[in-house]
Amino acid sequence: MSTIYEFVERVATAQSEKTAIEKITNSNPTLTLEEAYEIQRLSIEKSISASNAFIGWKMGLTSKAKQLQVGVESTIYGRLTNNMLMNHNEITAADHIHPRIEPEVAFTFKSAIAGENLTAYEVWSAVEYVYLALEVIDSRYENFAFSLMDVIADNASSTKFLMGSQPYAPTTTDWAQIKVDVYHNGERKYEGVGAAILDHPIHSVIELLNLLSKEGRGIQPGQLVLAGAMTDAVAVKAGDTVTADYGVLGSLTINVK
Ligand code: 0L1
Ligand code: MG
Repeated sequence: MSTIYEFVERVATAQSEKTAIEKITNSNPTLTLEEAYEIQRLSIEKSISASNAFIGWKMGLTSKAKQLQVGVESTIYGRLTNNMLMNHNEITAADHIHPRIEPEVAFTFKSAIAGENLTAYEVWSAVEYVYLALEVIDSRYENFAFSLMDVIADNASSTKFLMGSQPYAPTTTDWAQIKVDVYHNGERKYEGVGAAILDHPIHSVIELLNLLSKEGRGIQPGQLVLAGAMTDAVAVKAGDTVTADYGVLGSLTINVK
């Protein structure tokens, strides 16, 4: 049976070289949740020691639509590093395995917050801004197929994300009520609302803090959190364009070359 360190090597190499691998639970079907998060942590440590910086967290599988799409019924978290944050709205298909794009919102934090079962009121007091965001996910597993432990170890399929230019003050908008229409090559493919993310995107941060508090961790000032998708993810290839139209709040587009 492979050791945790062999899995870290396998996952980290697949992430950096953009190659598809067999599910790691094929060689260790008894992998635990704690071991899966440890593989995630250590593989991201390798990326950080290769000159990237840790900038925050993502929540994954926060909607029923997403859970049904991938057949995993549990919310999970992943780690975000600065090389994942896009500085222009283009990705290259050849730099990915089988990329998918999904509409999200992101929170930035002005103060530290940690703890279990916090209220929305307590979490909002630490939030600085809310941004529109598009996440590009790219599972390192063959055929985008995995179990809960596999996807946790693979950093919740994170690869890139784009944030809108406009920060929104948290209190100006009811983030559960926001609507999004997702266009794939000009055709409307999905529609969603903020409430698709655990009834309200702030609940996703509460859930993240519940998960982190089991490990004695929390959110630090200056970090950000991608809250989760409002619709299914759109599978893309070279030449495609995905636009998420959030109505009066604005829109975000990613071009795939
Ligand atoms: O961001 C997400 O919800 C993705 C979590 C992992 C599952 C997937 O790759 O679709
Ligand atoms: Mg996502």
